[in-house]
Amino acid sequence: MQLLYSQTSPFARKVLVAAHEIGVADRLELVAVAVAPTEQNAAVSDANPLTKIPALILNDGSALYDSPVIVDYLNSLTPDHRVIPAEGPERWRALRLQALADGILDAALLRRYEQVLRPEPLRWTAWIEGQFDKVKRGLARLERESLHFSDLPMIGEITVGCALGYLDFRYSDEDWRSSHKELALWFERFATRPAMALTAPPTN
Ligand SMILES: N[C@@H](CCC(=O)N[C@@H](CS)C(=O)NCC(=O)O)C(=O)O
Repeated sequence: MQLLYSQTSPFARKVLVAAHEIGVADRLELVAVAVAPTEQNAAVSDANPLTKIPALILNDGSALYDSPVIVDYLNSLTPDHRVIPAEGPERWRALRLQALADGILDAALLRRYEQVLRPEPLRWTAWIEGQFDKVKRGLARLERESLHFSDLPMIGEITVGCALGYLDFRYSDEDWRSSHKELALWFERFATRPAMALTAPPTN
């Protein structure tokens, strides 16, 4: 299977972390690509008409996209080390936490596109602030929930870890740790997991 990804994409990182935790990372051939809403990329569009990554090209040539779908697929490949509980309250808790962290990432990414891609005279401050307000409210909720995070990494915790990693990567001037102390403590531990260390974004 080929994973269209980028080292800087937090959604691709989520898929990779999940693949490592599940134990199927060695079945993925990584294909690095570059995407942006303002750019064409025929190879990515062929796999995913939305031209977004990650996209997973299966051995029969068909493609899966949107990181929750790809993780669900990887999760189905082995009975061991599942990252999505099969049923019960844990399942809905894991999927909702994933949705919250995905939403934080969506907002952080939209803010970045506005700040980096849009020509400066056209940038919309209310949009930038509105997106970051979503990030802040999401972090406040995660701070409350982090005391109950599972020790075994499920897709919710994995996505939260990738979202916090993305904030450190792209918004290093935002000191989220000082006002989210429990979350910061949790992330300090979580970031040491081999799957997180192996998939960290570039440092420059
Ligand atoms: N909901 C998608 C979001 C994927 C996404 O936004 N990926 C970014 C890179 S981190 C992308 O491909 N952006 C290009 C674009 O928006 O055109 C998922 O979970 O996979």
